[in-house]
Amino acid sequence: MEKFKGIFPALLTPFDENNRFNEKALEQLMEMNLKKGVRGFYVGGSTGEAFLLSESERKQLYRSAAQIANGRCTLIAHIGAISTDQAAEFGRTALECGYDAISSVSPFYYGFTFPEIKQYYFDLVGQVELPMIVYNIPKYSGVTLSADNIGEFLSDDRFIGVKHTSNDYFAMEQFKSAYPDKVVFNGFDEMFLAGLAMGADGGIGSTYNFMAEKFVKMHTLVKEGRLSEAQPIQKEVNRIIAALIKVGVLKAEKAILKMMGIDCGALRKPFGQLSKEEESYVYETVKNLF
Ligand code: NGF
Repeated sequence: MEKFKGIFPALLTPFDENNRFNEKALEQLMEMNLKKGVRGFYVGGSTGEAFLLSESERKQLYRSAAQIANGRCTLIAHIGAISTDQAAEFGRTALECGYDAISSVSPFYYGFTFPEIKQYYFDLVGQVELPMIVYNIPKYSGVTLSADNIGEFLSDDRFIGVKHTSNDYFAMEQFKSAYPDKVVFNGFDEMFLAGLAMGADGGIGSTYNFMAEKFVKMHTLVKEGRLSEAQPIQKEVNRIIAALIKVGVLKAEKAILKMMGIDCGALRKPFGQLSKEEESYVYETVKNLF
């Protein structure tokens, strides 16, 4: 499980000026983060605009990230879709590309029952021979997986962990204590230290794209029992995240990377873009990172 413990940027998907997938920028983004000591990448998640990509674009993204990584780090493919068959198809691509694990949000929109959601995940692990990391993100999926629900997955060997983008840290402590050998990823970057305190083994986050070094440092300090030294870093990170939340997190992240020399283009519509004023506000907030 060691290869899953640490810092995993939830990769942004870069686009070029014609709104096409930009492999070169993806390479720049991954190389910059590898130099900062990340353990691996979460490819094609919420941050990667998974649900705004066509099927062929998503497959290309999995392939490109695997080629760029070239065995240097751990790769997790987010394969989530509303349809089981489509998610399984993405899972087969991840397997062909040599990914270390697959992950999925719960199927959403139709208000599926928990037995239906459970069947979705078990169908996927039945069809794709890769370990599964369940992705609990109630804010976006509208589905809240309780500690008991999560236990129904973690009791099966094919489920190796959970990515918990939820501020229910009581639940996190409960499923981590019940399954200490499974891997738990903290999802909210602004609560990273809280997650580590409640048992997370690391994190998957969007703001890691441009400030992974801060999370690598906090993770190391906490492992060494130096929590009080990590707290000022979390405060600094939260000052930045508070500004991002005001203007739109993903828009701001792409703008910051452009300021850092990695042009990831715009978000896919219907996302809009930052105004000039918002861009200046973001620049003033993060300029000491450059
Ligand atoms: O975007 C959200 C939803 N959460 C992300 C992250 O959990 C998403 C988080 O980093 C992710 O990992 C993925 O792309 O699949 C936030 O952007 C960050 O904490 C700022 O709020 O809330």
